[in-house]
Amino acid sequence: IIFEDIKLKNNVLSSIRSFKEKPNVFDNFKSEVVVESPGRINLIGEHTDYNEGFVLPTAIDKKIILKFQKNHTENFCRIYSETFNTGFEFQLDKAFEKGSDWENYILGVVKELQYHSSKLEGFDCLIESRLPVGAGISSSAALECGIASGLNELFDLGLDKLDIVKLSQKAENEFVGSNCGIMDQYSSVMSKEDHIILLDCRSLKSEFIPADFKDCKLLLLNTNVSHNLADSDYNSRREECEAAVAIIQKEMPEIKSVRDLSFEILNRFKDQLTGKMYERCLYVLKENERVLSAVKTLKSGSLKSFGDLMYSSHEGLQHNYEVSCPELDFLVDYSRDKEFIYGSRMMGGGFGGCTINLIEKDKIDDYIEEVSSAYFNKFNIKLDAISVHPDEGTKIFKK
Ligand code: GAF
Repeated sequence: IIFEDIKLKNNVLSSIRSFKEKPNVFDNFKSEVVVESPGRINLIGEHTDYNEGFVLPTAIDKKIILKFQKNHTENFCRIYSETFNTGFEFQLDKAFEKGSDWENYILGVVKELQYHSSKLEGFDCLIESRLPVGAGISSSAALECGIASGLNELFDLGLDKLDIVKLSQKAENEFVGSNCGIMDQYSSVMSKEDHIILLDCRSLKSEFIPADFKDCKLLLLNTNVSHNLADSDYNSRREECEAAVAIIQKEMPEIKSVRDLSFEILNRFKDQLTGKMYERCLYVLKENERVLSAVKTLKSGSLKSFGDLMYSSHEGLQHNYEVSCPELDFLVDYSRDKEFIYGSRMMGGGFGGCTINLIEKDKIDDYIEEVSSAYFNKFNIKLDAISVHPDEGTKIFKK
């Protein structure tokens, strides 16, 4: 009876124990598997992924490095982050309670892996992040996909790349509670060096577009702000789009997502849509068109036209989709009269994070100095500049 009691208790107790000090085991680490898991940028096509539309992302040369070793226990797992100087341990056979923060991206993925396979056993994992957190370059997807890829390799779980993508997205939706689309995980895993992915988020068909920016580079400017409720505001945008589709579907059952609407159909239903549903859908329809036009401009080398589309995208995100914030708007506005900046817009979910800018290479240093000081004068916040390059998706090394 006593034994049963203990078992029962363990099932309801939190399975996570956090620690600050790096356990000795990490000093003699064997690194059986090493994963380089990149962050992503998105050139254009924001908030279109969960509406089954088009996006234009790629992985970048900024990554999280994850090292894995088996610890030859059945259930004991230990994670340490060299970046946050903190770690946690948990048992595979106990119920996972949510951690407080970054732990959830890991726990959510481990839980999903357990649904897929019974081959998972105890492991240790050492993480070093070279990706700024909260900058909107998806350190969360990099962490999820990095954990999934590493454990898949370490325990030979038999998952393919698309399984990793989908399982990581599911972990974020269901365990972390952010109703994100598939863009971040897809680009972190599937990207090809020097290319951008045109991804159809409904069929998951993709095309790799050569990333030839001629005399220009992509520069991210990180506002270093992350406004409250970003997750719940993000989720509510998605809900508004889905609610609009549900209303239209009553008369047109063939409409499965905003992707299926035309401007004509949207206008026909305008009076039935409540709140901001019409504006949200209008933005998504226009943004899908912009992604397809952007691909044409990139293929033909018309970088100025590509830049104009970036500005239009920002305006839609600012006024129709309402996911921008004063800091992002300031940075985009600041670039407008600089003829050496072809385009600028907020990137990612919004409410903070960074802008992506297409800028002539030889003007970058001076511009960073100028815009950083203007930004500091206005908001009293330090601006961070990150120059990025389209890179390969997840890389896995096995010893
Ligand atoms: C976040 C989400 F995770 C993506 O799925 C996407 O919706 C993006 O915001 C907005 O385009 O990064």
